[in-house]
Amino acid sequence: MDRTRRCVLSLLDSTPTSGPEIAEACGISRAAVWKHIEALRSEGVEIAGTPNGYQLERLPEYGAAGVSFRLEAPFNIVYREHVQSTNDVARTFARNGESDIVVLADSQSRGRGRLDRSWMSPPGGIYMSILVRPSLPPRDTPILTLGAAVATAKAIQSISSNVTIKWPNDLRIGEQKVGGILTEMEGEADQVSWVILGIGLNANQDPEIVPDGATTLEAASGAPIDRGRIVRMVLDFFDEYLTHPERILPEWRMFSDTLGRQVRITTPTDEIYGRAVDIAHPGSLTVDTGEETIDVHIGDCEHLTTPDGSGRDVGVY
Ligand code: BT5
Repeated sequence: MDRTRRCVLSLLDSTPTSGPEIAEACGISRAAVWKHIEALRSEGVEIAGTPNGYQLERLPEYGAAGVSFRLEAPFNIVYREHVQSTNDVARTFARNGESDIVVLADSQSRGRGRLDRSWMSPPGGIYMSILVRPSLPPRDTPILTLGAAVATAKAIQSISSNVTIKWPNDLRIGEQKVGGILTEMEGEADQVSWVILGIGLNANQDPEIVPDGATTLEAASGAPIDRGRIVRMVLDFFDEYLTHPERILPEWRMFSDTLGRQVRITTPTDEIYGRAVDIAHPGSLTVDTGEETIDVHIGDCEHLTTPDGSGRDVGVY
């Protein structure tokens, strides 16, 4: 959605706003206002034409208009109903030199997790990829993954207070996975060219078709989810972390379900057992093995005990 259309959309309200008012505020002609209103209507925004002006009646639950309405972060939202993978679409934008674009879809046919695992992506979920060009060295990009996880956790908190993050970036409600993040990037030795943060969240899809051990936001809240509102919150929180990355780790610690637990971490070369004691910049887990304290940068984490370390095996998931 381009800037002008976003401007027109932002001026719509539950009370009428006149065409000339919109034209002046957005710096366009009255004929152009009408064109943008028609385009918004074709995107599912219900707008009444009253003698006093245009009045917003209903926003679509999802899509570019549903997310862009009163979005503060400066992202351009691109909506596709069905894609193979939103990360792949975002890569095309990255190769064309674009930035600050969010690709959003209702379903994916080849949704990807980390290490080429697949991400089940039936209609009704949230599938989004944020393309940014931060001024960071590539080794620091994991902090953005944690930032995306915390931004998503904060948005989920408006639905369930039981949201936690399992290192590095599994979003969970109770013991069940509700979302995950796949970060991809390209860059030189000391400067990132682009980063894509792919966020998958189970929202309104049929709970029967999420994997074992997973849940959906709708199942957690007992009511259908307004996906547009959730995405908007994720983007506004994430944008704040882009400018204030120092806020990420303290907030990650507050959502963490991993710290304090006995864990087993499978890295590409090793298996590490120990107690997760902290998270360190840019996102490594500090593990006390009993013999030494090590910072683990990458791997799959399994929780072996409750956070009080009681030793009770709560299962591997
Ligand atoms: C992740 O990987 O958790 C990252 C998932 C990122 C998906 C988003 S959707 C938008 C963007 N476009 C993409 O193509 N990808 C991103 P990982 O930690 O590797 O977890 C993958 C594992 O989670 C799978 O092996 C399954 O066990 C499980 N899984 C698959 N689909 C799931 C779902 N819908 N809900 C919960 N768990 C799922």
